[in-house]
Amino acid sequence: ILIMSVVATPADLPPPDKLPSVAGLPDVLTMRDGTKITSKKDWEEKQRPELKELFQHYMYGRYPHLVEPVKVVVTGKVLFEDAKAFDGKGTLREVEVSFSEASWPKIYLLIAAPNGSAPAACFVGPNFGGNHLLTASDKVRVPTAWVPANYPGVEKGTNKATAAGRGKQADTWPLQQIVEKGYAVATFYCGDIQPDRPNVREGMRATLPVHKDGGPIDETATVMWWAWGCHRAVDFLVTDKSIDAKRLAVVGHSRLGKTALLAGAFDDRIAVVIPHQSGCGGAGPSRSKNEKAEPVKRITTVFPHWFCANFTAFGDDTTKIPFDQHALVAICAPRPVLLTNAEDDQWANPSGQFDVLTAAAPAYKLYGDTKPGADKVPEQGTLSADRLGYFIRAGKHSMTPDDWKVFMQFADKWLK
Ligand code: GTR
Repeated sequence: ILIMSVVATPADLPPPDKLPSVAGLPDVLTMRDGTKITSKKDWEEKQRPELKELFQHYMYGRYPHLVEPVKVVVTGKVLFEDAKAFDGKGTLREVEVSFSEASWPKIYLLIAAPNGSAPAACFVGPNFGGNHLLTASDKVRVPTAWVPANYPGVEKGTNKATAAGRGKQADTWPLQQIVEKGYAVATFYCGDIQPDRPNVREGMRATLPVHKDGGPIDETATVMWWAWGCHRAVDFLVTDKSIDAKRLAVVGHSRLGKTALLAGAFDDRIAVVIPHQSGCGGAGPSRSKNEKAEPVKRITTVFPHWFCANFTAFGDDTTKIPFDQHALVAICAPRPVLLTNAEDDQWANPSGQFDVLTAAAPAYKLYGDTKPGADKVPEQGTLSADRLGYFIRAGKHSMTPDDWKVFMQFADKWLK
């Protein structure tokens, strides 16, 4: 693959405080200079690239390694393969994905695929604490990178994962359930790409030049690194014979749901996008009307590394953000996007996410879908499987086997 520059940082992007205020979600078909987009062609050639540029500059930081084109060769090495996993119904493998750029960390992809001749549709996404948490199999690698202290089996005081965590979060990515439905699933520990902590030059961040006075205001931030990691996982998956390269769905929960949406928006090889309870910085609007939802000010204070420095500057006035999160959904058009939520998880802003879907619809209509999403929030527990899909269940912030049933119901419609 050649990772190369599509658009350089335009010199004319003003600092956050010099941008005009826009009260509601900005019209997704109006460009910065006021041009109205009315065709698919202009959307793809003008507004979509402009929005991608704005999201990089003001929110997630630059898509990695765009400035200096880098030719990257991705190599997959199978670490183990169990062809009789899941009661003989599937194959479980772990693949070490490495890059020709020797300084880059490796990704360890845990892949579960149904046994059979046809290449399967595949869910792909990052996980929070390591592949070993998702299965009791003792062949799965325990991460050696920094892991958050509060995950099962993490050694006290050292942030080191241990084998004691094996299988302890198997419910979050229920491999067997997915394989039994005929889908493949591939996941990796997000921290192998970029550990989830600020102020340390480790993971992929260590590959950027060091600046004495902090990095550039749009330096690649953690959510962007994770999304980039999803893309590198996709680089491998599209070469894997057990997987159908045309039927990939990206999934992630919460901060990794923010990641899933960004990954889907920035990579057209991903056919379906499922950000689960992604909230602020994901599918939740920055201009929020929901008082219980996480505000930009809070997220950029508590997690300063997730977004670039420019985004922090909008904390006191989100009306100056020259886009909102519906534009990130719109970039995915015409590909199906499913926003899934839980009633007790108001922090992730379920109602605001529905507004985001509605505001993204004009981009989908350019592709001929006259009714891309539901008119009103569907009943609790009922999937709206439209191209702009939505689901809300009872309960709290978590990713469960029942959520996966919904992801697969959506995939049955769009990937079968
Ligand atoms: C919370 C954060 C949310 C969400 C969540 C998670 O603390 O405020 O934006 O990302 O973490 O990732 O579980």
